[in-house]
Amino acid sequence: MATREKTYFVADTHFGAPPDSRGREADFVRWLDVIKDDAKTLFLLGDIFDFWFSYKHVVPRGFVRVLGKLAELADSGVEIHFFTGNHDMWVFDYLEKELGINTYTQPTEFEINGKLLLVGHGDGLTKMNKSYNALKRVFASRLCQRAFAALHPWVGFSIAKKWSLSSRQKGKKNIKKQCRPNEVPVFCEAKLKEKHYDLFVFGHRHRVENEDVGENSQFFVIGEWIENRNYAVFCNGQLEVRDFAKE
Ligand SMILES: [Mn+2]
Repeated sequence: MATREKTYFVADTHFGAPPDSRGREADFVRWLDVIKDDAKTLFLLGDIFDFWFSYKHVVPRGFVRVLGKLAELADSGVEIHFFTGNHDMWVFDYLEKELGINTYTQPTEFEINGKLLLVGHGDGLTKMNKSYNALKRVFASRLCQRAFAALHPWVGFSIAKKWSLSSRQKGKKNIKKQCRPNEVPVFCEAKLKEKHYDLFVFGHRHRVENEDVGENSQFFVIGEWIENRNYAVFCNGQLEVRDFAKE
């Protein structure tokens, strides 16, 4: 068995969303099988599920193989960190309680191999998009969550699926979104004024980006798992974004 020294990152698998979620889940499980022997740490950087709500007594159907394989990795000693994305912010403590996966809702720092990393999903990082941030605050509120929990899941999940579909269609049509100013470098530069970070790692933008910010600092946006099979690996102080479909 190889030594466990590598740190892996993956984001935006959007399990449950068309097209062919089952195929993406199968690829993801195969990927976890490949990395499980040399992975020390696995970061799931949000929007892993296209929608999730953790009810008190019932669990949403789907993703069984993914959850099973994550359980296998967690049980075998891989340290797993899950960041909620805008699609799966209602995971709450489900993964923590069931699988022992640490769950975060905000960008969080980690020291890995002597480097300081700031890691997160990557949405709502700055005050640049006020309407998005306002909507996010509503969804993060206890009141909104309690109201959703009180709906029958059949109703709740019907609403959520329609919402997710319409936001995806808007995203496809809205080319402007692609030209919208990128919050990531703005956020990184502000953070670097407080403290030095060697690397910033985010998902959310569904593309691969890598730029220098400040002195001796870089940010990475690690792509997605719908059209590509992007992931990132951190080893010997270097982060590299790869595509599992091309391996
Ligand atoms: Mn997202």
